[in-house]
Amino acid sequence: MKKEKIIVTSALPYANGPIHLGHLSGAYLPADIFVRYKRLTNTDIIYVCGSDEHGVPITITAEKEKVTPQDIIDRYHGSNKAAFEKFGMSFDIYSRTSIPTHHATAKEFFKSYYEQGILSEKKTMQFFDEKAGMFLPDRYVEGTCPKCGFEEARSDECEKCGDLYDPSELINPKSKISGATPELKETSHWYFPLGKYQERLKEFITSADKKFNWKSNVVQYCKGWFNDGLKDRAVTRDLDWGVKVPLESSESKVLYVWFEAVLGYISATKELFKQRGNEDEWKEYWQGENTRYIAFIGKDNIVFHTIIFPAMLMAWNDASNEKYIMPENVPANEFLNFEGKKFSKSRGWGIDVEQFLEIFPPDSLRYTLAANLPENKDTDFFWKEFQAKNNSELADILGNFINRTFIFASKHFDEKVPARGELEKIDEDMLVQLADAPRKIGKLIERYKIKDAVFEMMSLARDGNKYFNDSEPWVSVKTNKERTATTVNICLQTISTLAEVFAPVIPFSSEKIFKMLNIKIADWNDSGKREFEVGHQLNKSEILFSKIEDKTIDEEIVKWSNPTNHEVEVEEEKLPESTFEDFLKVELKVAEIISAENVKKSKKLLKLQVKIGKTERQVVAGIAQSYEPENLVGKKVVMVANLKTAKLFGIESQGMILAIEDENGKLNIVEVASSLKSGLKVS
Ligand code: B3M
Ligand code: ZN
Repeated sequence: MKKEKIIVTSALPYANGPIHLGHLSGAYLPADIFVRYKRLTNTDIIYVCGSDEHGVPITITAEKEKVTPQDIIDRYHGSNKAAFEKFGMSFDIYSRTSIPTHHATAKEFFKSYYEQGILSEKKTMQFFDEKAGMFLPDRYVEGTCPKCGFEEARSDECEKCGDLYDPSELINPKSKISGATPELKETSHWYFPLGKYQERLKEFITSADKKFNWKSNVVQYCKGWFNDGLKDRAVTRDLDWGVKVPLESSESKVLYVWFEAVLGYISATKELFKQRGNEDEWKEYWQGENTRYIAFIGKDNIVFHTIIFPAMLMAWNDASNEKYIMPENVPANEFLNFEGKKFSKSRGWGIDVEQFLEIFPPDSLRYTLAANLPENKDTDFFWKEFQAKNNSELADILGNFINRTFIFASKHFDEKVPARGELEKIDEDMLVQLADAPRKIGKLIERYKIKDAVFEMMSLARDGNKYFNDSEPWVSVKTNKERTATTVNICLQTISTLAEVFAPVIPFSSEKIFKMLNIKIADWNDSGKREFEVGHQLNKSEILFSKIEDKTIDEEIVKWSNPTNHEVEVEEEKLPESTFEDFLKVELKVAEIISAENVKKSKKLLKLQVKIGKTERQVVAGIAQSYEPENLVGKKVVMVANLKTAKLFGIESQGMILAIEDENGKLNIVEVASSLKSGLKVS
């Protein structure tokens, strides 16, 4: 049997925006830790990634910025690649889907399906923009909803009332590209018969799960898809940005971005070996007899990696002797949020990698993210937690242990490794721990329990500190220098073990430690057991982790959590759906506040007199903690005018004033322009 090979991939990020911390935690850092660990176990492994450069996400960004899609992908491919590098991602290649090899690969797959006769052509009606000369994807058309009259409805779905309709029913459709009125035109698309693969896919996932213990969130998700029943999927689009459909009759179409993006893993591997001067070697990883494939992704990409891509590979394999392997595991992570809210590129909430690494070192970020990976549930990045992980774990535990050992070695042993004397129980126990730790940590990483592995790493550093304390070398150095020598010797061996097991997580610091120890990193299986030669010369030590001051972190909190710079993405509240008719039952009117006073014995309530047109009303509003009564007089606000009269603190309230509670709990009444007359209807 040939030596085992492994190919690891991380989702190909769209080259239409920067990589943020959420991306790192989802699909990149866990894969990088896994790969770095595997490399240390002398495994033949390659790690492949790259930019996803086609599809509507790219063209929309280009449209917005009034530049070409090529400009967009060139900009973000370059900056994302650089940001990943700075963060220490150890891809063997960071490729891109715009390269000729990728186009050729994607076309080859499409052709195989076409020639096998498994694709079917179906006719559909779609908006066509005469002025721009193109069919418009759904997100490019806007019009008035035939149900509720909402004027920014999409071509087949209204965001406001939730109605789904036929594009021909949309009133007054407008192209978002040219502003012209698009015409519905018949077009046809090629469909991949996903449904036909359902049974085989089910079997594939069940047996892979059994054998490789898939994460339960992933398996559950797939079950949901199977229960709904897999349907045919269009694999072409009427766009001119993308991989051209390799059929004369469909020349103006491109392949659907997801259909070709997953093939980007294969084309990137081809590109890698072309660069290495061994063009055919990619096959050994994708089609060899003893090769494994692991796909790291975030949870939003599950279906594409567990169902669509495997179905595509099955369909290829059915007709070819060059058979691809299926993913052995797809360890999808949940999401990382930023200070309690979802990262949002479009709303500017959250910090991206490049910005982060301008302020803080990559290992501090890697360690913090790795210790808090969203492996089983969503987790959060909090600035204070980042500071705590850096200061009280990296600096105070790991850094401190290394530092105090080096101080002893240089002060009392002339920067050389001293010989051990007779071992006592405390020493033997420590040596057992050292021999054990790499095996234990490795096992966890193999099972994608990265977070637990990171915990074990830091535990070993804690144990090192405890061993140092309990051995009291500052005492023994005065009475029994041989004891001190034993302690320092074992502490140095602990440091080398720490540098080894921590290497996948904090590679930059690990390298520095090896330099200080004046040794090279060992095979993972030997680490922990490796003894220094007596008299081995050490190098000068340096401070590995500097503490982050409160002032620094407070500045970042203000900077990145300020809604004036970064709009707040409000969690979507899940209320039961209401119809437009329900909405019409609420009568909203402009009201003018003519007087306001505190309600006795209530901290929260104000009694207001308001004018709506010619009538006057009394309203009790819970805004006393946000407004001084005198500042309210004269304000024009929005009020629910047909609310049933209620009594609050014994005072009658004939309506309600609309207000917005901000993230600090302050209420902000909804004010309208003072030129608007009271009594006007709000709708
Ligand atoms: N570009 C989606 C994303 O960036 C998509 C992943 C492709 S993986 C083949 O989330
Ligand atoms: Zn509607």
